[in-house]
Amino acid sequence: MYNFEAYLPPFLRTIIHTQVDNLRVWLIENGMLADTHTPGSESHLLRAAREAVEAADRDILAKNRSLDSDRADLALDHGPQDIFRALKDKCVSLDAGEYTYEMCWLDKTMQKSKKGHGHSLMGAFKRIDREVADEEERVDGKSLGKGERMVLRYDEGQQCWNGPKRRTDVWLACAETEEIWRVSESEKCVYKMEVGTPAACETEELTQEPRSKDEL
Ligand code: MAN
Repeated sequence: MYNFEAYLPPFLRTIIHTQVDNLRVWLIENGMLADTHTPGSESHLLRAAREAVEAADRDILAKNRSLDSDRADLALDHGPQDIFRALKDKCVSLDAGEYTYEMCWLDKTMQKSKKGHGHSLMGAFKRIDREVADEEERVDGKSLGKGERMVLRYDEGQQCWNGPKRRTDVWLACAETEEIWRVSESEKCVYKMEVGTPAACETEELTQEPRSKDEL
């Protein structure tokens, strides 16, 4: 521009400068050019484009998050016939001595101090195994009994002082009502929960040892 201007007579230069200035003002007013007189300002079009990109970025982030959670959900064992899917994130608790124990389906187990000493994570849900129970029947019916049972493994809980990370085996037995029957600590920070639940009934029937005639 300036090389070209050098060949022009001054009056023509002024006319061209005025035209260029007018064009610049028009472009700024119509949002196509940044107003360079205000530091950091951007044109309306640029701002709109930037905001559209930011909105699209936020959208991608949210969709990725939901994709991750769907993938995690697919990878999670929901038990035979997906039986625990309906119970997911529901919790059941038991008052026992100085603690309230809580078991959240396919999520976590907690030990909550009733004396205000805080809560300990007793484990995060890992997988469903099967083990053979061999317990005496009880008069109240709240027993694992004998036979193969589902065991929900919860591990990687809060570190035990001078010990391992807390973990819990949640043994399930068929019962009409959902209830934690008892919690025991076989070794330091290794817990066993015995839980009665209708969710265990169908699968238990398939593996149940035949009951004696007296029981029927
Ligand atoms: C707390 C509880 C107990 C555990 C000890 C270990 O008191 O979590 O169950 O045995 O910590 O120090």
